[in-house]
Amino acid sequence: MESFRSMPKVELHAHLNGSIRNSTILELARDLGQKGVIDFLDVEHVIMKNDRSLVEVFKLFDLVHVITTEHSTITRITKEVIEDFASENVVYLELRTTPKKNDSIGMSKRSYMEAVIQGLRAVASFDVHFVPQTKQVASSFNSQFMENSLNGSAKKKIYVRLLLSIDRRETTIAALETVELALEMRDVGVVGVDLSGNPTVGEWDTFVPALSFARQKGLRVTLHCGEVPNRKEIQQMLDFVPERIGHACCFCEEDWRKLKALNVPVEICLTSNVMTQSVSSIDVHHFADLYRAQHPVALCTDDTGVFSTSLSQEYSLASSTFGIDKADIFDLAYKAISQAFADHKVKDEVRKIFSSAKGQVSSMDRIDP
Ligand code: 6MZ
Repeated sequence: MESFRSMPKVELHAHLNGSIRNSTILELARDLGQKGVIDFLDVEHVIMKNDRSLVEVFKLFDLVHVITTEHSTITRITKEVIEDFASENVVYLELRTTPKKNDSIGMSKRSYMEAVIQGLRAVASFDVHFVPQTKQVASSFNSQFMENSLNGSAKKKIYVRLLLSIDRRETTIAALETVELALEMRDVGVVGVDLSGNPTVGEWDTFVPALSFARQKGLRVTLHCGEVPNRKEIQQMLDFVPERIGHACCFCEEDWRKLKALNVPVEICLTSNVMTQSVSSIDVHHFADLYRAQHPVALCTDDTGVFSTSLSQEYSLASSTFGIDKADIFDLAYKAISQAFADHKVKDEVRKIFSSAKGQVSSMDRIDP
């Protein structure tokens, strides 16, 4: 486990509100309990439960969203999530979150995202690089937030890029609003959009206008695809040819053929898929076939908090389950850099970090076949 912790890693599929520390969720819930907003005893067991079905996961997210309503809380959890990934040597993180609007507390999708950006700035123990250096000061977001990204170079560096998620409960108009916001925030590291949320809710057609608009404007698109069996939607999503997809659990032969022909990279979330029973057990996970076929894949966490995992743990799990030695896990992470949505300059920088760490993974780590 220690060698997976110390190797540089690339995280491409992590949801902000799914990656909150358990201790933080409990503290916030206890606080809201004392204020009479929620009944702490009612929610404690929901938070602490370890094995969750997909349905229970989305009930938990509804609860988490009640607990994390405040702007200051969004800032705090963003800071902590970045610190957690950086301390386990994730050197490139694409963090996704769903901008939320809540009129009763004066929250707009924009102010929600401002709170996220404040969280990136608040990290003091690592050098968080999130503003593309090539961009001129062009927006209020940029001029406000440029400073932190350019200093602190002596600290360990983590490159962070953001994806704005569209929740499958949203309308076409709401989805378009999120894309507009993503476009406005390109100067502060937003590189793309994601479609996520309860896979049994919503219709693909609702989101096509927003996703097509995003693409037309140069944002990259990743889709949660095939978390539940839905032949028609899987085909429609693949026909859209997103830059990446997440999960791909419930594919049939024809879907695999199409995916492989299109060479669309897959964000693999082993623990999440097994816990939510989207895959019946780890040893039959489709990662094995995709890996053997040399299809582009990236090992990811999905929700470190909800599934009590970390990226080091996912690397270790892939290694022990599928007999992949540490040097090959290192190569897998290295290859994931090319699937990142950041620009070439950032990818080159991340590759340099990998190159200087390569000696760490010695030939001793190779397992004879
Ligand atoms: C689909 C998921 C997910 O956006 O509030 N989310 N959507 N499948 C999954 N696999 C289990 N895990 C997380 O983070 C939480 C939101 O991310 C999406 C859901 O929409 C969830 O509400 P944010 O930061």
